[in-house]
Amino acid sequence: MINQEIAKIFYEMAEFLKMDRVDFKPYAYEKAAASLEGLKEDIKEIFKRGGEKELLEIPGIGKSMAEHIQEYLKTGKIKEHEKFKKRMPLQMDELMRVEGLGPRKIKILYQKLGVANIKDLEKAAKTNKIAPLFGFGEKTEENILQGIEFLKRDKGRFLIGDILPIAEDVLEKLKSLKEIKHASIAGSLRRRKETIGDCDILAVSKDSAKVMDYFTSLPGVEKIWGKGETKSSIRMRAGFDMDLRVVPERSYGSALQYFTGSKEHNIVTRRIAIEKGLKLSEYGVFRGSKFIAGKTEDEVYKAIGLNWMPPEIRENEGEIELSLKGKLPDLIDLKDIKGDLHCHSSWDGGKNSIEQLVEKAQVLGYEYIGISDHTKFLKIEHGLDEKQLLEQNEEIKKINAKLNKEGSKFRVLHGCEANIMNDGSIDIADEVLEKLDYVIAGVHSTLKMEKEEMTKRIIVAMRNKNVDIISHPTGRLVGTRDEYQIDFEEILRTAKETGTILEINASPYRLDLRDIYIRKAKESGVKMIINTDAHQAGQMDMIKYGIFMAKRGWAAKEDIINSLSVNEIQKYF
Ligand code: DGT
Ligand code: CA
Ligand code: CA
Repeated sequence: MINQEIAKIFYEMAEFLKMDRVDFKPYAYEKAAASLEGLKEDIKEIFKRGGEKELLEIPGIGKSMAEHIQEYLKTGKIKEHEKFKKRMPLQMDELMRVEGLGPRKIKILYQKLGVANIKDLEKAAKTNKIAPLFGFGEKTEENILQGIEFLKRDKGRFLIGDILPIAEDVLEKLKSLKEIKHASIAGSLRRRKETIGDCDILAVSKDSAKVMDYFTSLPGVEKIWGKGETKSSIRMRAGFDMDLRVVPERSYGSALQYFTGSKEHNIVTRRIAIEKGLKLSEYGVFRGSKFIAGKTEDEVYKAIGLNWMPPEIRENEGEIELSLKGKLPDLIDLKDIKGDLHCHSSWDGGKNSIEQLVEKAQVLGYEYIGISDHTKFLKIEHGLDEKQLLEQNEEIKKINAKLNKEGSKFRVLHGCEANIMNDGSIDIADEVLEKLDYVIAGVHSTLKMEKEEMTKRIIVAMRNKNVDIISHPTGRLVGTRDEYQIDFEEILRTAKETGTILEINASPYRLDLRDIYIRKAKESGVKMIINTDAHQAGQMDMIKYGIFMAKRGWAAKEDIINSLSVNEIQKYF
């Protein structure tokens, strides 16, 4: 989608401006980019309908941003951005993905060593050219190499949060064609994996030629790898590939089953078919040459003696055995979520006021929201101190009183996201923590610690009787930063013992806890909560990515604490 393309340029502009130590302006670009990403409608359509006037009504879009957008719509470029790129022809998004590198360091590396991409960076680090630079040092050089290693392992994969909106947009466009009878996303994207290699789409159509013409000429197509009757492949400008397969109607279910995967799941389903004297393929279920099922996934699974399974759990991790026994778990669903307890307000520099966040929570159909701003140790995040937390508490009381007076049952809970210091203590005094409805604690500093020390640090925090939730418990960033060294089994034991809730952070950049840890937590009887960690109201929509991860970890409603009503959850705290 064009919105994403412009957002990407705006983010890059922000980095270029930060390189030049320009104040404020970078944040205007970031704000505009975030706003574009959150838009449901194509910016081109908005402009077509209402011109510049309507662009200006989009939050975060001022006069100069609106001009940039128009320029891009007209020319496919933004001159100011081109100028920056000419002055510093480097692979910004690539370099920015290396953990620990920011725009200022990237600028120095380019100016002093001519580093323009990851390959240059690796060479410079391996030949020890980086350590002697002012402000770098050996530790930084080592971290850069580690960051590069990490990226290599995940090479060519994309975050689900970057791919899904584009894929869903394409799917909707396909579905609107009268030539298309059915269409669905398949592959890892349908299984809601955190990273996606390529996007697979299936469709049923009587006029495949027309569908393929349409698909290969979609806006956003950069390259056509191949175009045929039954399959076409394209590269999107966003950098990833998309395959479209047109399949016969009677095989739609079996093709969907096959192309959803995973490969490991398919190997077992095919074997089960063989054991029953059947053959399962993307074309259907056959006895000899006789076609016996294939139109829907449900009938395909039934034909081989299995029950339909949610795509999220099709990883051959025990789901097939349970399906055979008819004992598949009931998974958590978006509709079960009654509130989001990790939201940052303008008090700590978030984009929206508490009232705006409340409004968004109401739009999402929640019964409650929890405000959990950063606390004082995190100076760059404008963390609140004790006095400010108490002031905020008064403000939230007033908002609740107002809601009550208006006859609304909606409630605002007051929490905070406090910092777990190196020794496990919390950066806010206990007598203030006690006054809040709940306390989230998270590790935000000194991420590189010995395993034993880090485990102890988190355990000490969990034993603090005021701490209810541990945010992003493993500290990983999808595709860019490893989790910190912890003994997860021991964390689980302490969580169970103290009743501490572990967060499933729904941000597509974090998705922390991840699926395998969610499964372990569930099996240990540890409660979890799905939160968005939103720093602006629009990000509260990201809750769905947390749900996907929770499903992949087999979590049921009873495992997820924010499926409780406001009274129940307060009782739990
Ligand atoms: P990705 O794209 O790397 O994120 O992962 P997938 O799962 O989307 O994999 P992809 O795109 O290579 O293939 C889509 C599905 O097609 C895959 O999930 C299962 C099925 N498939 C592909 N290759 C094989 C295979 O060699 N054997 C079996 N049984 N299934 C396969
Ligand atoms: Ca795929
Ligand atoms: Ca594929």
